Amino acid sequence: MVYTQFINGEVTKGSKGNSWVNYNPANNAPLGEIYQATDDEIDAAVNSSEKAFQIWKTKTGAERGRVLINAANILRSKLQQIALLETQDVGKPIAESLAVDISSAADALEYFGGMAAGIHGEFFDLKNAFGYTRREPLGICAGIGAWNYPIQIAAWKAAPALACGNSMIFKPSELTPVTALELAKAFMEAGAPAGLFNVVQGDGKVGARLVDHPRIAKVSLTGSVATGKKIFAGAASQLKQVTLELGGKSPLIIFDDADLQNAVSAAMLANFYTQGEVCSNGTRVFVQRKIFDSFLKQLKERTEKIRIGDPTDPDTQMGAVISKAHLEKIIRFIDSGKSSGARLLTGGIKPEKDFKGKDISSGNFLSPAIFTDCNDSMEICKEEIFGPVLSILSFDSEEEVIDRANDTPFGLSAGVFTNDIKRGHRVIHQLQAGTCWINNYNITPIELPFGGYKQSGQGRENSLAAIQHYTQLKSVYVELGNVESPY
Ligand code: TXE
Repeated sequence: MVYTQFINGEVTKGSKGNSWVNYNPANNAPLGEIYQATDDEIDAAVNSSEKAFQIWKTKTGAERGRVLINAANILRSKLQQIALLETQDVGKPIAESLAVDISSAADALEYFGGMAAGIHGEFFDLKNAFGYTRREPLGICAGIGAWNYPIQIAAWKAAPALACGNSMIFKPSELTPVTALELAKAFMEAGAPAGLFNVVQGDGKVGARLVDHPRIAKVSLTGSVATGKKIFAGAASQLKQVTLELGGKSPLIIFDDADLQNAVSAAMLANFYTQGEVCSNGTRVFVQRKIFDSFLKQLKERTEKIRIGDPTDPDTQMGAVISKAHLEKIIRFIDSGKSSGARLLTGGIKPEKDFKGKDISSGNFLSPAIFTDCNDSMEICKEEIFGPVLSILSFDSEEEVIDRANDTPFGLSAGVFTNDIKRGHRVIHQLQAGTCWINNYNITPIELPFGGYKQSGQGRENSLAAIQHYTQLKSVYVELGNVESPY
C-alpha cells in the first residue's frame, strides 16, 4: 500500500522522492509507505483548491450544507471499514474508533452542514442610510493534524471551513496518513467540487510550506505547543489567521463530597482513553484528603482490570501507543517519576501478553500507570506525557487547589467533581482553562466550543464559535440620500 496525495478529486500516483514506512502500532508490522508531497504537488493542490473555492463560494449555504450532510452519511455508512483503518493506523481500540472517532467526524459534518444555510450578517438602520455585514469566506485554509484522532481532527477542521465557503488543504500527521484520504473520498462522493478538500502527506516541512504559502489564507493546527509557536510565528509574517489546538497538563479536582464511583470513572476516562494520548486529559488528579485513600483503592482496583490487547478485538479497552519512540518517551517520564520520589502504585510496564493470553510483545503496549506521593514540582506533574500515566495529588482546601491547578503555562481543560452545586460553578469559574467539565470529563459535544487558554491554544473549534474563525466580516454602508460634500 502506498499513501500519496489526494489532489483535485483523485489519489495521485505520487513520486517516491522522500518516503517512509507507516507502521501498525500494535505489532510494528508495515502498513504501507508514505510518499511525501513534493513542492510541485503542493502547488498543484493550491491551484486546485483555488479553482474549487471559486465554484464553492458562489453556492448558497443550503447547497454547501447538503454536501456536508451527504459526506456525514457516507462516513456513517462506512463506519466499520473506516474504524478498522483508524485502529490499525493509530493503535487505539476498535471499540473507541467505532463509538467516537468516526461518529464525531460525522457529527461535525452534520452540525456545520445544518448550520451552513444560517450563516448570516447583520442589518443596521442608520441616518438616511443603512448598513449590513456579510460573513465572507477567507479562501484556501490549511489544516494540519496530529496523530491521535486523525479523521476527527480532519473533520473538525474541514466541516466549519467548508460550511463557511472556504476550500481546505489538509496535511495529516506523518504517522497517520490513512483516514484523511477516506474523508477526501467521502467529500467527492457527496458532490463536492474537485479540489475542495485536498490532502497532502508529509512531515513538518510540508506543514511549514503550507504556512508560508502566500495563497493560503489561514492555518488550523492540532499538535504540540512547540509546533504551535512555530506556526504562529510563521503565520505572523503574512498576518495569516490561525487556530491552534495544543497540548495541556489539565487538572481534575475531586472534592470529598463527590460521588466516588463516578469520580473514579472520570479519572480513568481522563487518563486512559486512547492510551492516554488525548490533549485534554486530566493528568493531575487532585483528591481531597478525606477521601484520598478510598479513591486510590478503587482507582487501583479498576485500573488493573483494564483489558490491554489487540486493538482490533472488540473486547480490548486499551491499545498500543503510536510509535516505539513515543513508548520510549513515556517510559522515560515514568523513570523520572520514580527517581523524583513518586511512588508507582501500579502499571508502567510493557506487557508481553494481552488479556486473552496472546503475545503482544512486538507492539507498543504499556500498562496504565498511577503515581502517588507526587508533588507539584515533579516533571511528571508539570510536563505533558501523552501516555497512560496518571498522577494523584492530595489537597485540603478549595483556595489551595485552585492556586495549584492554575500554576501551569497550559490551559486547555479542567474538571471538578462535587455534589455542591455552588462550589462546582465557583471553582470552575476560577480555573484558567478553555474547556471545562463539572461531574464528568473529556466529553466534547460538537455544540460546545473546544479550545484552550494560555499556551494551550488560539481560537476555538466546534460550535457557532468556529464560524468566526473561518470567515471575515465585511461592512457595507448604503446611502439613501445625497452625498454631503464640503467641496
Ligand atoms: O505533534 P507535532 P506530534 C502533542 C503531544 C505529543 C506532541 C507530539 O504533546 O507528545 O504533540 O506529537 C506538523 N510547521 N500533541 O509529533 O510535532 C506535524 O507534521 C507546520 C497534542 O504529532 O506538534 C503534524 O502534522 N507543521 C495534540 C502536526 O504538525 C508542522 C495531539 C503536529 O505535530 C511543523 C497530538 C512546522 N514547523 C499531539 N512541525 C492535541 N492537542 O490534540 C510539525 N508540524
